[in-house]
Amino acid sequence: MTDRIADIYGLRTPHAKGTVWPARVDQYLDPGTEERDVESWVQSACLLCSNGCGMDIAVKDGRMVGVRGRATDVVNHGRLGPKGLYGSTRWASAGDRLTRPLVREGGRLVETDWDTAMGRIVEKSRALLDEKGPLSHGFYTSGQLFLEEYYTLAVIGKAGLGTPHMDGNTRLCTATSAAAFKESFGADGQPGSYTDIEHCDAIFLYGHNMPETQTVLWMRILDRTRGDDPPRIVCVDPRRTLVALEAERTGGVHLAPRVGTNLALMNGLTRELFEHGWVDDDWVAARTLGVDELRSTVEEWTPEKVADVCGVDADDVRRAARIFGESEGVLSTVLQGFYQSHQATAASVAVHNLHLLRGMIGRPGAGILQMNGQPTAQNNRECGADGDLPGFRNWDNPTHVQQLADAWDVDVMTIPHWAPPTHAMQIFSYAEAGSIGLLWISATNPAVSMPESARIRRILDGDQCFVIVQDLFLTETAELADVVLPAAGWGEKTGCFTNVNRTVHLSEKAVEPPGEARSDLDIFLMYADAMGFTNSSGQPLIGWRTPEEAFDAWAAVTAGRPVDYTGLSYDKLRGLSGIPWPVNEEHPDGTDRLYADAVFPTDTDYCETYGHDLATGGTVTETEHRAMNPAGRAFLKGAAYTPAHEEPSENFPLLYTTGRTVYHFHTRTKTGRSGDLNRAAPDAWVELSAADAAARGIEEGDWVRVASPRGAIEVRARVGNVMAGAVFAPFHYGHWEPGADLGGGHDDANRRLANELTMTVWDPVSKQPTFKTAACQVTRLRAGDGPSPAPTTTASAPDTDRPPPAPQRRPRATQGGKPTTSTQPPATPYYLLDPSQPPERASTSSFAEGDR
Ligand SMILES: Nc1nc2c(c(=O)[nH]1)N[C@H]1C(S)=C(S)[C@@H](COP(=O)(O)OP(=O)(O)OC[C@H]3O[C@@H](n4cnc5c(=O)[nH]c(N)nc54)[C@H](O)[C@@H]3O)O[C@H]1N2
Ligand SMILES: Nc1nc2c(c(=O)[nH]1)N[C@H]1C(S)=C(S)[C@@H](COP(=O)(O)OP(=O)(O)OC[C@H]3O[C@@H](n4cnc5c(=O)[nH]c(N)nc54)[C@H](O)[C@@H]3O)O[C@H]1N2
Ligand code: SF4
Ligand SMILES: [Mo]
Repeated sequence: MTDRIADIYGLRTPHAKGTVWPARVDQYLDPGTEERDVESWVQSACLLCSNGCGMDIAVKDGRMVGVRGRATDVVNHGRLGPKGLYGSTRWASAGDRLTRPLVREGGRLVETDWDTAMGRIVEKSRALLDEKGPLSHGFYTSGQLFLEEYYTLAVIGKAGLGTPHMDGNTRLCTATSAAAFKESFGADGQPGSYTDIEHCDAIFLYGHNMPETQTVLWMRILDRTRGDDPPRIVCVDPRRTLVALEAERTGGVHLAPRVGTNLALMNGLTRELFEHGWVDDDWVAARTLGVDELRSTVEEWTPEKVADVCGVDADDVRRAARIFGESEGVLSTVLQGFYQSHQATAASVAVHNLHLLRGMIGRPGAGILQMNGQPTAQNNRECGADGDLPGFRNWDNPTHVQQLADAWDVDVMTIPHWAPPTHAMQIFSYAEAGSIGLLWISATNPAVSMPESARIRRILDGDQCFVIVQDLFLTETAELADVVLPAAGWGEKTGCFTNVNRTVHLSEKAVEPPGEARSDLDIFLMYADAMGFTNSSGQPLIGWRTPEEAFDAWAAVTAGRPVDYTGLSYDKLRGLSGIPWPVNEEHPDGTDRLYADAVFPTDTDYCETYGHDLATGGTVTETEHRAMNPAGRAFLKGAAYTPAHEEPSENFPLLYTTGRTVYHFHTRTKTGRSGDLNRAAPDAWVELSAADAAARGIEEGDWVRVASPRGAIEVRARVGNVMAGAVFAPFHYGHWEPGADLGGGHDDANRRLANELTMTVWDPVSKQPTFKTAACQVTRLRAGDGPSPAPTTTASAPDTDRPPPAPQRRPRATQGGKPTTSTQPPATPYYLLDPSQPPERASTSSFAEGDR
């Protein structure tokens, strides 16, 4: 029995380079439930982050009562993290689930039946279509629905209504990942594989706090760094995260760039590769375009200049570059520290450039993981309920649009393709102005998660736009809607989703949804039926009724595209493990790693985009693209560093950045309803460096006011491990509170909401908003009563609780080539949770025979 709140990663199973990651099966059952009581285990995968760990759902008396990792799954080999264990099922039976539709009457939301709620939507929809046409409709969806639901919504929006105004919260999440792939390789699609962890010599994590945000993937890395011949870790993060500690432990480097200076650092690392000849010239000449321009772009970025702009040590830049330049296999992972910063696409593309310069792609250990965040973000990008066309098709290529028109049997001019699809930030501006008069929000909580939240509340609350919210709970966003639709969640419906390394899982329905809640697929179908959308032959536009039929329709439309699902079916996915796409006749069992042949989808007729100028976002035309004749070669693209939109000033002298803790998922609608997780991080805080705290007379646990030019919050201070000059706030805390309501959508109820301070600005290429750069001031309000509520097990630990660096890394020779057999638990020096609050139920781990 292990308390996996305290011991986040569980027992280590160290192993040597090139050997298989041992299995370990993690399990959690609700208090009072024994394993023998479980009536059935239903196949699924975890929906609480992009890692997509294979899991089974325990069912008893028609309720979900726990989860168990799937030992045979390629993703997790049985393991689960704290969110997966304690957060997957508890929300489902919460007393405050939405069970009936709600409509606004005389200013209040009141319960009603489905006919009335859908009737109102259809009435409004028809009126707007008659009056203003399809541009009056906007859809803002998620990275948490199922593939079948996105695809259905995409067909409704693009072929039923014909609106370009469709996007997901994926715009806030991994739009940059998709954009970076498209710019470098011609199309979206993760090149790397998780098995690269087993083969690499170094792992670079760029703006990625993996120990908190993909805990199981971090276990996989720990099992290498604690085994024989460990890889060195390089951490790029302004906080001293557990990644940074592991970098120190393994003889790697922690680079803590000043918030907002990622591209300057990347230009410096790139220059070092050129300077030291760590470039595979033949490969670069044969397989890429643009090396000369890139060399001159980075020319000026000497380590000293990088040190000056980024506030890092010049020798650390040299050391990090040397690790990249001299390792045989480097695995790079990139996430929000890059994606949500300004110049996001340019900085993320720079990671590709490093790999391409060394020809380090498409072979074991030489991997790129532009990470996803949400569990199904990938599917939204694939299916086109965001600003993409289904199947990674190019909206600017008439042949691609015609393929969709043929598949759906509609006139090609119905499908919007006269301009780029509208991105989320623009959709909200149109809703603000009222030109979008109907905004349908599904499975996302923008009142908490979008930047400059006071503005978002005004947009949702105003009369200029009719707002529909489809959710499990009455969220901060749903409170402001005109119609609220109760949805069935994970475990209550069937569907597929794809994790960050392209692995597709089937998640089967385990239990009935509560009350009148319906699956998102059924809700979208209900709307399509009521609107009477038809194809050119007069048949219903949506020819499917069940998730499986929707999946098959989707698979058919992927034929011939990089994201090829044609070899997949529900039956095939009922096997032992998830399967990575492409799956087709050529690759019947899926594809572990893309670009093994170094042929990239850049051909002008095949690519997903003709590309952009990374500095300005200016588009490359088809003619220009064709003239370059990429013919399967990858693009090396650079951009000059420019300072952030908002720099510190006299009034706002500190840099403001935001992010996550291991114990909560986003706006806490699921994790806040798990007692174990919620107690581990019950309230908001803000992290300050010891120097900045001392300069303001702030001590651990004091109440402080953090203000930016846009708003302010009042929270308790953690004197922590963020670099001097920067302030870190978790964005999880809106005004909803388990068991209590903090008082409605008014401005003073949002005193702990990190997004009160963030800016309405976005990257010119990916259009991803900048949650990680702004200026702020911090002032002390009053003493608190003890330490701040920040977790003590992670990057948010107080700086005084840091352990001394662990012993030197082992010599790089393998010790007999055998996996180490130690199962010593890792030291968990940061565990300071209150022992008078034992976990409601510990979880268990078991090991496959021979794995210990
Ligand atoms: N526990 C937990 N796990 C999650 C989620 C969750 O809510 N909770 N959400 C999931 C989702 S949707 C996502 S997108 C991922 C996000 O996963 P991550 O990107 O790993 O998480 P963040 O905390 O947003 O940001 C990562 C790091 O960026 C650093 N950072 C801040 N500013 C800068 C900067 O200017 N430069 C650099 N280099 N780094 C900077 C922060 O210090 C932080 O440690 O996590 C997924 N997993
Ligand atoms: N300041 C700051 N802001 C950020 C970020 C940051 O790092 N800093 N990160 C950004 C990122 S990366 C992300 S991904 C977003 C996340 O932001 P949100 O998407 O707003 O966060 P969630 O709380 O996951 O919201 C998902 C909603 O969907 C509901 N839901 C879950 N399953 C289902 C389902 O099956 N059907 C329906 N209809 N509803 C369902 C949940 O109850 C919940 O209300 O936040 C972004 N905002
Ligand atoms: S790592 Fe992500 S997918 Fe795996 S158990 Fe944790 S939250 Fe779930
Ligand atoms: Mo995300």
